[in-house]
Amino acid sequence: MSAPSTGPVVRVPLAQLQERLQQIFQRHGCSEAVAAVLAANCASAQRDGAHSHGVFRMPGYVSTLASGWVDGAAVPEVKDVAPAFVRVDAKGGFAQPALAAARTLLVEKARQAGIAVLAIHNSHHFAALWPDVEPFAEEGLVALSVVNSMTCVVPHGARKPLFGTNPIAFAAPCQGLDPIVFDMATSAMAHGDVQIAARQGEQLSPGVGVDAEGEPTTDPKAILEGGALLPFGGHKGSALSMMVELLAAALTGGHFSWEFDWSQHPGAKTPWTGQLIIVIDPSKAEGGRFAERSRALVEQMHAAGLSRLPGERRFRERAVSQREGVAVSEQEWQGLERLLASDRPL
Ligand code: NDP
Ligand code: PYC
Repeated sequence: MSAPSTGPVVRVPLAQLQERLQQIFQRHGCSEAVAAVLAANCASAQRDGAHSHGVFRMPGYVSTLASGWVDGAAVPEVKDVAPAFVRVDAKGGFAQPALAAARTLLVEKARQAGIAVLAIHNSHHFAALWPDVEPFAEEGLVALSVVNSMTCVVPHGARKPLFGTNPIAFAAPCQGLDPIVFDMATSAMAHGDVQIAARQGEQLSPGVGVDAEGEPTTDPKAILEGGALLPFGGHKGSALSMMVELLAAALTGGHFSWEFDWSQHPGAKTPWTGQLIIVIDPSKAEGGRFAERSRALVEQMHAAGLSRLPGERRFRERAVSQREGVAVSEQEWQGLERLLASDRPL
């Protein structure tokens, strides 16, 4: 995860940031309902210091909306297809409003059957994945989600990019503590972090990507301009990325990361793919003591010397934002003002 852009920072109350983002989404073609969901998502990423998917993403959302690639006013269609399976056609809109539309039914099914699957297709996901799973853990459920993105990752052992950066997010309740949450791209680095590194003139670690000739590079610009990323962990990350393609696209009816053509929509940035969410009710499991057992695991990890659990940095940043306001660079705050004032992408 890259640092926020350098320079002076303003601290803004979360509600004010969210309202500003909602106004921008509405100004650039989203319905009020869609704008509210996306603004809450993007503001919470900024609040938690998830900078590659916070305010940094707003110009990309706006240019995509202007390009006609995504329908910011789409009304998702929810289908109750089986006792533990819900399908949503996002109708060419964003994935988060599709999840919001199906959420009550999904939770009802998970509580009844012990497990339920939500398969979203015809959807665009341009955000961090943890906001999609963390709320389930807050209500005592376990959730796993995968989403595929756009071709920019060379499968292990291959020569050309095919997979997306394909993140996996997981959330589980933990007795008396914040939920256990991890959310990670299956590429060595998220595409957003490569963009931030390029903008800040930083070099990357070896093993992250290749240039246009397929040669290893540490230059983020070489990765972005004709090069590609590599999976994390060699063949292991590559297998997980393949799994994400299967679950998020093949199983949902969405596009694989290489199956959509946005070339006729200059400015389009949001991958048109699919998303799968699996929700489990752990009260049905042996002993019904899942959250207690999670806590025991965390305690043992700390006893073994662990100093940082996945998700912990975000919860720490969240606490600071709640006390002091959400940090936004002055440059990005001014950028938001320009997006609000303009009726075209900047
Ligand atoms: P990171 O590598 O920054 O972090 C991955 C996970 O590991 C997080 O849960 C993080 O917790 C945890 N973590 C990081 N460092 C440590 C450490 N030293 N010790 C313990 N835990 C650690 O994330 P990525 O760069 O892989 O992904 C960034 C974001 O990009 C994600 O939110 C992802 O969903 C998003 N993304 C979205 C895509 C899309 O198509 N919509 C595509 C690809 C990525 P913490 O959060 O607390 O730092
Ligand atoms: O950071 O890899 C990424 C990404 C792709 C789509 C949205 N974010």
